[in-house]
Amino acid sequence: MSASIDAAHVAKAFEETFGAAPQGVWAAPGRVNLIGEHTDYNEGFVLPFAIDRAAAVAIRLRDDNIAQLRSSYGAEGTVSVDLDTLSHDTMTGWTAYPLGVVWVMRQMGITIGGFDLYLHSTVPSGAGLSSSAAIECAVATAFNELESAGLSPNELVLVGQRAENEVVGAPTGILDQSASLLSTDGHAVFLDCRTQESTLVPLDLAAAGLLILVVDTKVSHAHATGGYAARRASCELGAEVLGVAALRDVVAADLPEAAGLLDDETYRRVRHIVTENQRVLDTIVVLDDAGPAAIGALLTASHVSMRDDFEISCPELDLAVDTALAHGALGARMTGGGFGGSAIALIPASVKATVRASVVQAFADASFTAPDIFAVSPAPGARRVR
Ligand code: GAF
Repeated sequence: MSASIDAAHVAKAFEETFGAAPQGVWAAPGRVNLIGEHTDYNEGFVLPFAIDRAAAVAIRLRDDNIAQLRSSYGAEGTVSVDLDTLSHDTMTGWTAYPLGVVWVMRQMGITIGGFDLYLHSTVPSGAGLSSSAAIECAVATAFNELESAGLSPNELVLVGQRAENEVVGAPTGILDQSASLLSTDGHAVFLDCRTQESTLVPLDLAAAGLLILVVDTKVSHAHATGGYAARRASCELGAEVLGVAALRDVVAADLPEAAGLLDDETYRRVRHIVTENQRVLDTIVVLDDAGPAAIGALLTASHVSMRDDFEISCPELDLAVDTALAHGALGARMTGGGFGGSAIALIPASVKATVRASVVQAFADASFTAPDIFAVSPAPGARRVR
């Protein structure tokens, strides 16, 4: 499967499925987060960029109230839903992402009637690269245009987040949808998650002779269950005990006092968020002063904090990070929500083959599933592609 979206191919698949050409094709990318993990729902800072893997939806509006949906990977064929009966029971499986967005937009008073929709995605699912946000953002961008809804990119971010929170049931923040909607080619997005103010930060890895390698560990994760919600609850408890609106309001100088007020586990969760916010801010400064080759230590410190304080790494992610570092990576860290998914390694382009071979060998030696390893660079955000 090619990583880039072939809009003509998606339009053809739509036509073969529904018997007429779509009105358009819209694509939205997955992302890696360069740094700033679990800081988004603590109203802190993140620095993601879009990757050249995307979800694309071809859509044609219908005259009735029926939504017909098909994907290139769903085993269930074409799914048909009466929009007047849309409920949590009828938004299941992969259709929860597109229908969740439609449900939220209708709740906002935007008129969306029946439609045919064909989805194709090149973002691997469960890999921590925002496959779900990519679908949500492609669908939100499409209906924003088709229904002339006039929502701003930041409003579309919140549509996607509500679909994820209220329909899919994952208590996630705004990182993934912001990366998918706000990115432009060659830049990372520095986002203040309290104000939704964002700045595009140039990230020309090639000019610095660098690459970012993604190591998809193939350890699948889901944020609707388990550890993600528990981490969020710990952060909320920490903020409550410390008497702040969000952990964004705690800085390093407050940590000694916080240690005396919090139980050990909550303290370590809080310390991750506080130090991670500072690392994002430091990364911005270092990128500006010295360029991407100089941010490696910050990336690795972020991984150590997630491994030891936030405890969201896993043996496969740690092995990917340690092996990349031992073979020439300047920095490496897990990216995304954790408990599986992907790591990223910032490497000189000259050691790409060595790092790749070493990670593959280390996984084989540990009897782990073979990882998928590929290079990424900052790509454009959500847009109409046909
Ligand atoms: C997942 C979530 F969807 C994001 O909101 C963010 O919290 C991330 O995990 C961790 O930084 O991707």
